[in-house]
Amino acid sequence: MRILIATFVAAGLMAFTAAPALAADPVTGLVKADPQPAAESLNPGLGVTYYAGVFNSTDEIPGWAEYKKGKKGEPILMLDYNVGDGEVLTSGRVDEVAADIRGFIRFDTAGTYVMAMQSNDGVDLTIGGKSIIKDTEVHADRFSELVPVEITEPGWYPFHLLYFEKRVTSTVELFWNPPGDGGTMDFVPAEAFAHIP
Ligand SMILES: [Ca+2]
Repeated sequence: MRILIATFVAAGLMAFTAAPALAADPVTGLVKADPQPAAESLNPGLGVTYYAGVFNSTDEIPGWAEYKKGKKGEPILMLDYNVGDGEVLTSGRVDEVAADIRGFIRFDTAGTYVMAMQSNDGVDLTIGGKSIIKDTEVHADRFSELVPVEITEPGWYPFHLLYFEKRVTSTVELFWNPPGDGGTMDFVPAEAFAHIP
């Protein structure tokens, strides 16, 4: 795992200000979508619903969504947003917004995918019914641990990311290193995401 971290830094993707990220325990038991979504039903990117408001934790989003009507946004094609004080994802807002992001992520091969996020503010990522990355509260840009995710069956898996931006800068980045792909962490590419509108 040290090699992975070194390559990550060399690629200019990470700017550690504290101790380097540690490897988390492997996540196993992800359940793929059943049935698998039909290709003709899938659109590019992830679906998103936005909630305008002041949030302090992703844990507040589900309760908020129960009694506030959200606003559908344009699909999020990739999670590669590092926008300073600019627009938060596709929300049309620069602050005080939460996002409920849903769709599918495709793992093409069985094996261990290493995943990581950089976030600002909170994120709570679930894939195939398993918690992958949680950094739920207000924070400046920071990286998650490097999380090994064990995939036993290739295919589309349900993807659910809760996110909010309170104020000033916002960042939502999702990286992976697929099995057998050398030591580099790259953004999860657009072709690995889809949603049913
Ligand atoms: Ca912020």
